Amino acid sequence: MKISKEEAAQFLRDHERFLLVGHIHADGDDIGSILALHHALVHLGKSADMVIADGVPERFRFLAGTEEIQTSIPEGADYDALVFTDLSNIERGGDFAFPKVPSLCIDHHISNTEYTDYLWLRADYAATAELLAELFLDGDFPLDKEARDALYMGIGTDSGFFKFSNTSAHTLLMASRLVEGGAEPAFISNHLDVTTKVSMEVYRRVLDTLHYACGGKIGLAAMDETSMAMDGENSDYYVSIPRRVEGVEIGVLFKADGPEVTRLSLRSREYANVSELAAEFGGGGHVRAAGCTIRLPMAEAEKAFLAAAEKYL
Ligand SMILES: [Mn+2]
Repeated sequence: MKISKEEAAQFLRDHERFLLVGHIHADGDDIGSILALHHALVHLGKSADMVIADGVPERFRFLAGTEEIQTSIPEGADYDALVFTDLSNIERGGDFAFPKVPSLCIDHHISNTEYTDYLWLRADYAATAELLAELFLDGDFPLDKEARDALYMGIGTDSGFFKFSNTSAHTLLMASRLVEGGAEPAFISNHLDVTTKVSMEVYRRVLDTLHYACGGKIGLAAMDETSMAMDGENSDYYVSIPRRVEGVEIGVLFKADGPEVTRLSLRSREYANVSELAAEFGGGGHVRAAGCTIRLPMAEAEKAFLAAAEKYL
């Protein structure tokens, strides 16, 4: 059932022992959202365990609280509420038997499958952290510097630090109010901007694969199994390579998930609906950023993708 911000706030106030669930291949928005929710609930005297099935990518571990995020649901714990942040479908939460307690999802994916008892969805917001910032700030929830930094990172990463088309006046307003209360943009950016030597090497490897289709309107690049082993957890970073080339409307990054399965990250610039394109392969996401999995080796996955993609141009 879809609910309002006020009802979502009431859900958080009405329960005491939370399990907070983020998604696999966690991004900055998911990490920022789950951390901020954890900080806010703990400040209200509640307990809030956090779980992300495949853990926290190294680049986000500078944030306070990430060390408390677990990769499995603690055994014997007694929860009275379940909250999913930034998850469009429950499969993204991992292969868990979730406790049978009232559940809330806070999300901004238009493809959300409404798998929880309650859903507060704003598909017009750039980030789940943008929803949470509004909920906390308007609802007078306690918001310390750590929570504000976490939310600022979530909004920043999902909006390309206020460059993507999902950046609205509201996105900027939420960022502004977070900074007004203590979030530190330079602290976040300085940590996220640092590139490892391994990442530079993978960048070179991905650049080597860059090629074009459909008269240059589709830019394609790939991370083979070696690249994925080197820096697969930061694959989001490399999808910007095909997308940023002049004339490219759809940028796609093919990621080897073993020899037989290929995962795709899709981005578009002005008009192509990559959420619908991803849905053709059972995936989803946003109009300008989406993903899917094709159960084929990479070369065949590319053919299948191109056959479907052309009509979106
Ligand atoms: Mn998000």
